[in-house]
Amino acid sequence: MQKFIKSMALAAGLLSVSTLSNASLIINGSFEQLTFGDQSSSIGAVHNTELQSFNSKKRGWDVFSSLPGWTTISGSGIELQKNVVTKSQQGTNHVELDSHRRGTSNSVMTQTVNSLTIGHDYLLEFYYKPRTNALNDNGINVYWYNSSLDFDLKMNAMFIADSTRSVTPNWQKQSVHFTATASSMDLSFGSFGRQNTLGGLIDNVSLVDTTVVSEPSMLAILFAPLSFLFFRRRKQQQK
Ligand SMILES: [Ca+2]
Ligand SMILES: [Ca+2]
Repeated sequence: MQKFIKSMALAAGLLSVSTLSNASLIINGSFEQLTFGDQSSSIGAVHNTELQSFNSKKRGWDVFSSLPGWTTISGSGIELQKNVVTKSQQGTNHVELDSHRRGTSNSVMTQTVNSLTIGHDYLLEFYYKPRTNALNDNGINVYWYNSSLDFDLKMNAMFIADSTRSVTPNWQKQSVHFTATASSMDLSFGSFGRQNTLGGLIDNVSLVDTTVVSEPSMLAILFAPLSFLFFRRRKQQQK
């Protein structure tokens, strides 16, 4: 019996491991992280703002070629904002991708997601808020592609968020399911529409594997041999 209880405890431990796999796979999805893993810094291209100084600012914005987890692959850069045009959906920072400066202000940021399971279904969620009230001004394309491919603006977006301030006055959750076709995929967000340095805002990006083995079937797999042993033992004791 003691052995059986031990096995139950082990199974419970394995179950909690399977639950943990629901954690988001995105680094810095809420844009609150201001320090790179190697302690290097990033300086804004418009105001020369040191990224870490956002911690002590009440409000501010600047355009960065990279943020922890995210890199610009097209356009002016990633515009980090804190209390400029709106409060963030989560924490105090969010980004805009129709960034300063004028010209190629519509920008694309990307993050490579590693250790994916080919064939698994992943749920991407993020919050979107259009900044202006003009049509064709606040669009955000979402791209999801094998990391071995080079990004190309002609790629088909897998998901599009596009609205105006009057239609969508508040942060709105966007949800889309993707399948991993490689163990390493790139997730990119790109601004589209009128290039006027005002566009769609993004916050609270998360990606979770939704193909985890469901707990009841996991239980069945783990417990079937154990319960067989338990009942066989009881039968033997009854003899
Ligand atoms: Ca945030
Ligand atoms: Ca725009």
